[in-house]
Amino acid sequence: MKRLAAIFILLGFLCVGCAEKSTPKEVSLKLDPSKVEWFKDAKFGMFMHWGLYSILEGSYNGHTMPDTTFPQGNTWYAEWIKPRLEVPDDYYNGLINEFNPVKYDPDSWVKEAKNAGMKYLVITAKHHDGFALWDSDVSDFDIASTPYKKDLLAPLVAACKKYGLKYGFYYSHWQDWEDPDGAMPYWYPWRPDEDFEKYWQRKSLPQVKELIEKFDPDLLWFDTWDWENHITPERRDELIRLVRSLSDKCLINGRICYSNPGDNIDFLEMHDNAYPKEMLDKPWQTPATMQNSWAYHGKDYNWKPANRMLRYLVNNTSMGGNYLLNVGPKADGTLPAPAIRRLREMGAWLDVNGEAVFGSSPTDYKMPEGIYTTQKETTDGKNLYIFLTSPVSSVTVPAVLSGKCEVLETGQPIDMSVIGGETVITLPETLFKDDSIVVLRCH
Ligand code: FHN
Repeated sequence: MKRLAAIFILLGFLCVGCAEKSTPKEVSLKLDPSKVEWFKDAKFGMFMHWGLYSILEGSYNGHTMPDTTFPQGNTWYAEWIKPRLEVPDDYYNGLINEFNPVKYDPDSWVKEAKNAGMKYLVITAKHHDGFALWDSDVSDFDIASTPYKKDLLAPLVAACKKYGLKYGFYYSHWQDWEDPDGAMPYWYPWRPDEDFEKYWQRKSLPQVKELIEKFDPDLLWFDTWDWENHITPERRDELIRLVRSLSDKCLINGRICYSNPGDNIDFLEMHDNAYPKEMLDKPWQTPATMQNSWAYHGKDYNWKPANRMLRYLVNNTSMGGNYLLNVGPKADGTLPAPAIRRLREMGAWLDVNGEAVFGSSPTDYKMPEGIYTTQKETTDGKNLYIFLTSPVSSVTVPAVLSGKCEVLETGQPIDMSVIGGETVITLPETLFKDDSIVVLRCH
């Protein structure tokens, strides 16, 4: 009897031990690959840089970026104005008392994105300056402390859901110029790792948790770009583990750890405005500016033509990548008129040519410079799409196409003939009367 009791007691102890061990749920760092499919099909998204820096529009105290009279002033990036034009902390952080975007209308933003053909939207929930666009429980350097007071993210999320766009947040997990322990630009004294750890545990991880719990994003856009930064593989994995433990759908970009993204991120992030010339082995995207700056810069007149941006989109699509095109809203909440015009021009082109872009996949045909291809199965069968970005009299496809070929926009029939194992497509001059990209659909 005593022996039986002893066995029960022992089993009891073992059980307690087991329960304790199994309490912390083991989380897989890898997301189910099927959750990345929407991203691969999406091709085109809107990036938005918006925050306190938007008030300054790239100028401070009579100086406008880029300004080489400052040692670090040679950049157009208006969201960098604080360290670049040496704006004092008190002045910059005091902008919190001025940020009042009374004309903010997220419905109209998302409608513009949707009409442009964009399938997802990513906004700076917190950029390097440390300011949060939502009412954060973790920091008072947030929208709730501005005259506007109201959370900016929830209505944007609601608008994205209404118009069927996926949505994500840019979160500066490494640089934070307001937090006493956050990372600073490279020309400042290096933040000791034990100090950075305090910021990491006190603000960075808890705010990411908040973003997921409050808004359930489809993706998180983290940002490191220097080889040297505080995001070690251990911190990278700690952050990935946190995201995975809270969401089974949220995608994570490669810039979570620029020097070593590892195998558990969901897509690669190219350098700013960088367009690869070859296929990559993971889904990817290019973050791109419409002006030189990301944040709205009132004196940056370098607006890219819509047609050039469509070429970037087509280049990326033909290589299995996405194009995340940025718009920097003004501080009052309105979108700059030049951005709206370009979005509408791109949307008009995609309206008639989007079949060749959305949901398409790359081919392995090597084509001459300026000619791109994609393919897609439709009710007509398997289509090959050929994008002509400048006038040419013929195109040779290294395959036998036995069906018909036509201009996607107009249905104009186009001659093709099979010679040997190739197909030669002959193009009339009249096709290139304006400088927009001509798309052929052939099979
Ligand atoms: O420093 C940032 C910059 O302000 C902007 O957010 C871009 C977007 O890709 N990322 C960093 C630089 O690459």
